[in-house]
Amino acid sequence: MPEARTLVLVKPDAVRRGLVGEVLRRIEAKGYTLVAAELRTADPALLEEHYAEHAGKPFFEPLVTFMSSGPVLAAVVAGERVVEGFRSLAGATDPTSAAPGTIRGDLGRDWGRPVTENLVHGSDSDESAAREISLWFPGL
Ligand code: RTP
Ligand code: MG
Repeated sequence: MPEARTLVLVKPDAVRRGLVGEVLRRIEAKGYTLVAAELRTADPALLEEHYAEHAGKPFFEPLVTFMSSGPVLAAVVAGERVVEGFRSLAGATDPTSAAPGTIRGDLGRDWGRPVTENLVHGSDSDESAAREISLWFPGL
């Protein structure tokens, strides 16, 4: 079986705070491999596709606005069980209650803004990873 892959996004809040290196350091320290990485400001259309499962929810539009508010670092990361492993590194969605030791738990907090700014995204299944990688890195 080919090695597992996941799509990681270092979100605009983390890029603005200068945390790209810290996030990549944790991924590499865990033993995962960086396959591709690109800093770019995503079009709302790409983000609407990326977050299609959340279309219609109250946080959908603010989420797309936040995610297109500045550059993200989009990366493909590889390794055995990396989908589960990166979700574990990232921690729970709400950074206030995410466990210390995780990216969100150590580096994130609530800023009182409408969308949960939580520093990183990681695909939630192998199927989502394949779909998201083909969206962000066509041909990879
Ligand atoms: P992600 O997809 O970004 O890795 O995060 P996740 O699986 O932990 O969270 P998910 O439920 O997929 O939600 C996607 C992103 O939407 C924002 N969100 N805001 N205000 C809210 O109630 C709310 N809920 C979700 C967060 O940025 C979350 O990561
Ligand atoms: Mg999700």
